[in-house]
Amino acid sequence: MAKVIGGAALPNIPWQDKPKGETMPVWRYTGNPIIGRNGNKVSNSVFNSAVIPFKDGFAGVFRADDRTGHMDIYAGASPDALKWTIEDEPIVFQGKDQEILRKEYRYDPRVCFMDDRYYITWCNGYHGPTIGVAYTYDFKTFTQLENAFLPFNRNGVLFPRKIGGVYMMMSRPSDNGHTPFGDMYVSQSPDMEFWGRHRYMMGTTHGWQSTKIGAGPIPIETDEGWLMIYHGVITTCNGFVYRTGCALLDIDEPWKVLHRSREYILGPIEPYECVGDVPNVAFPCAALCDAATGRLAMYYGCADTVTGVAFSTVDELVRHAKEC
Ligand code: BMA
Repeated sequence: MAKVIGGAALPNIPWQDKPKGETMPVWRYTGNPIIGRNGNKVSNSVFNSAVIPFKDGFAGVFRADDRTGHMDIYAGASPDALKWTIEDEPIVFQGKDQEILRKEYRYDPRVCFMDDRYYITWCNGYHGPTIGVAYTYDFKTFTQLENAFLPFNRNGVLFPRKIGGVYMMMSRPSDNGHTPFGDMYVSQSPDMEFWGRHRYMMGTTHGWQSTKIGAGPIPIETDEGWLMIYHGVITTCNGFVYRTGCALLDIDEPWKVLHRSREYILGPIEPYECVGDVPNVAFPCAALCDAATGRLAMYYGCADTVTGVAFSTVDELVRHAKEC
């Protein structure tokens, strides 16, 4: 049995047992989607969002595209991680530099608890997409830091502790459009402001992960390596299809890939994943983990329209990364 290292027990994690006869390593919550198009008063769609345990319940940062077509991120709260209340106003950041606070667009947030605070990374418009970084203690007041990288970049995902004395973040350099390529890198920072020592981590391969790949949830530390869930994209005659896989990374040098799934673990199959504003997208941005049992609840955007939850266990995904 693969073991979670360093994580906390989360007895109130949403959970349903694996259905009898299920052959996939990941199974969907039967109440999906948990958040519909109308997640708040202004939304056209709520998807690609991040949740995390907070106090007695859960907090989240949600991507909502509003009905003007603007992409932004909104704070939310939930007692059970299934029924969410999402603010009607986007997050307002405070910070030192007006140049950085100036807003173009924001999407695809990730939330990572580290040290004493909750860090948020997202795809931040700054003359093209790059990685925005901020922190909060309470999901009410948010402080924005410098963008981590130059444009163009997406899918900036932090590791949940310093490694070798520095912060580490995965990212996927891209272009200003619907990027038809993309490999993953790991960058290092002593202070969450200056990022360097960029290392190539992994690239596209075959089939479902042949066009581009990008990190999803915050990686989970296990005794077999960092368990990293990522999305992979194939270009078909009808456009991109987004599926999900998993990999195991070296604990001390996480750009070294120990194992990587050849078969996807989750893909657009259900109607709400196949039909929506962007058909055929299953895009995970967060995973709750109960360190005591290894249970996982993954949060993923469905067809760029609604939000779903899917379950697995750390042991099952470690095995999949190694064997499938
Ligand atoms: C990517 C991002 C994601 C989105 C996906 C599919 O480039 O914009 O937010 O889910 O495309 O449209």
